Amino acid sequence: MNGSLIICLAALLLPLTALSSAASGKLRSKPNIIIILADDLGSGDLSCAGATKIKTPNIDRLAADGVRFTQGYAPSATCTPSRFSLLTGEYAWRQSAKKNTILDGDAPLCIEPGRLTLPAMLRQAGYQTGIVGKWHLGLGDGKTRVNFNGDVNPGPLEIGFDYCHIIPATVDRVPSVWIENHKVIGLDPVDPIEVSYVKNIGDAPTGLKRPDLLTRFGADEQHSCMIINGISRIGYMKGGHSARFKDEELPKTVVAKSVEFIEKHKDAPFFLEVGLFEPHVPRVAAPPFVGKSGSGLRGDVIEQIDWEVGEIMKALDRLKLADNTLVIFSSDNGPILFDGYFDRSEEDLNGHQPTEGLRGWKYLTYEGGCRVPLIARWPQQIKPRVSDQLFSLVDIYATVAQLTGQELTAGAAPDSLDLSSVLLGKTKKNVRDNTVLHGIGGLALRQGDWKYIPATEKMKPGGMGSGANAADPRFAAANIPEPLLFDLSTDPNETKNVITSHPKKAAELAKELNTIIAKGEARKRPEAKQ
Ligand code: NG6
Ligand code: CA
Repeated sequence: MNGSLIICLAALLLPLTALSSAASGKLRSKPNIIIILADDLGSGDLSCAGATKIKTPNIDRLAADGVRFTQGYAPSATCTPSRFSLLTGEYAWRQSAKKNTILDGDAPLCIEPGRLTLPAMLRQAGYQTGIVGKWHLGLGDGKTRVNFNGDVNPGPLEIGFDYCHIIPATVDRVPSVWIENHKVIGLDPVDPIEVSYVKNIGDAPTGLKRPDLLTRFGADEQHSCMIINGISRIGYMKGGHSARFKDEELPKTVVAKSVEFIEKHKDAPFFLEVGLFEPHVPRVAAPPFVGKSGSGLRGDVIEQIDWEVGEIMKALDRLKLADNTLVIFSSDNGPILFDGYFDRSEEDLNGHQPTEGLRGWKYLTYEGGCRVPLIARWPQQIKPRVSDQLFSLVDIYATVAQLTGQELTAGAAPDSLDLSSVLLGKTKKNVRDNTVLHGIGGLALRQGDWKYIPATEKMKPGGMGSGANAADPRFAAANIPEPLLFDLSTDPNETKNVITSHPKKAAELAKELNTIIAKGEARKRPEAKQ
C-alpha cells in the first residue's frame, strides 16, 4: 500500500471514528448527578443563607458556584413522603395513607418494585445508580415480616438502584444497622436480629426503665424504648450486636461509601443519592465537631454536614469530575428543634434562626415545615446566581429527564415539572406557578405569592409515625380549625390570615387545590405566565 493510499484511507476513516466516539462520547457527556439530601435542615441553617452562628463554607462554595433557590420546597413536611416524591415525581399524598406516613424500621417498601423511578429512568439512560445513607422508604414486600437475617428485599435495588449502603429508617428507629445491597453488614448468624415496634422482645434495658444508662441525653416516652450505643430509640430490637452502628461513626461511613461509589464509576455517568442523617435526632457530633458551632449541638451537626459535603466535593475535584457533575443539595423537610431528645437544641440556639423566621416547623404545611435549602451546581451548564423561582423536589425527576434526554413515559412522574430552563437560568419566568405542600394535618397550596391552608375539620393529624402522641404541641399545631390565607409577598411569615378580606382568592386557591387532587397529576399544567 503506498503512502498516499494510506493517507486517503485514513482521511475516509477519520470522520467515522470521530462519529462513533461522538456517539459514545454522547453517553459520556451526560452529567453525573449527585443529590445530597440532609434530614430536617432549614432554609436558614446555612451561612450562605445568612446564618452567622453556624459556618458552612463548603456548602456556601457550592452555592457560590451554582444556583441557590430561595423558594425551594420539600413536597412534604416529613421524610418518607418527601423522599417518595423525589424518587417517583409523584405527590405522596396521592398514595394510600400507609405510604405517606413516617415509616417504622420494619415497614414494607412503599414504592412498587418495577416502577420507573428516578434511578430506574437514569439506569435506562446508561447511568450507574447508587444510594448511600438514609433510606426510610420501607423494606420487604409486606407479605411476610422483613427478614434482617437473610436477603433484605425488595428495597432500593428493586426500584432502580444498582447499589445501596443504607440504614433502614431513621437513626432514632431500630434496627440500628447498615444494609449493603441485600445484607445487613457485620451480622453474626448466631446472633440474629429481631425487630418489634409493638413490644419489648428482648431483655435489653429501655430508656424508660434505665435512664441512668443513657450516655448523652434523655428522651420523651416515644423515644425511650431500646437503648443502643447509650441512646434510647423508637422500637425494640434483639440480637445483631456486632452489626449495630455507632452514631458518631455514621458521617465517616457516609463519606467513605459515597466516595467509593464515585471512584468506582468515575468513567461512566453515575447517579448517587446521599441521604445525610443530620440534623435529625438523635444528634451526635463526631469528635472534631463537638462544640464547634455557635449554636449548640444542632449547630455542630450542621457543621458536620458541611464537612461531609466538602469531602464529596474534594473527591469530585480530585477525579476531575466536578465540571460535568450536577450536585443538588437540599433537605427532605423543614427544621425542628426539640424532636424527642432533650439535647438542648432549643436552649443553645443562641439567636440562630433555622427557618429564617418562617412560621412553623417540620410536620406542618406552614412555610417553616416545607421550605428547604436548595442549591444546584453544574459548572458546565449552570450560571451562578440566587433565584427566587419556585422549585420543588418533586420536579427533579422531570428536570433530570430533560437534561439527560429521556422522554417521560405516560403516567410517569405525574406531578413533576420540567424546570430545566429554570435550573440552567434560561428563563426568569416561574415555570412552576404553584405547589402542593403536605404535612401531617393535610395539604396546603402555594399559588404565586398566595398560600392557602384548608381547615382540617377536626381531623386528627395523621402520619406522625408510630408511638407519637397527637396531643403533643408539635403535632397538635397541624390542626387548623379555620381555613387560612396568607399573602406571602407582604407577610412571608404567615402571621395574618387575610381570608375575610380576600374570600375570592381563597375560593380560587381552594378550587385549584381540589382540581390538582382530582386530576391525579399536575405535570401537564400549562406553563404559567410571569
Ligand atoms: C416522629 C418522631 C421523630 C422523627 C420523625 C421522623 C416525634 C415525637 N417522633 O414520629 O423523632 O423520627 O418521626 O422524622 O417527633 S423524619 O424526618 O424521618 O420524617
Ligand atoms: Ca426529615
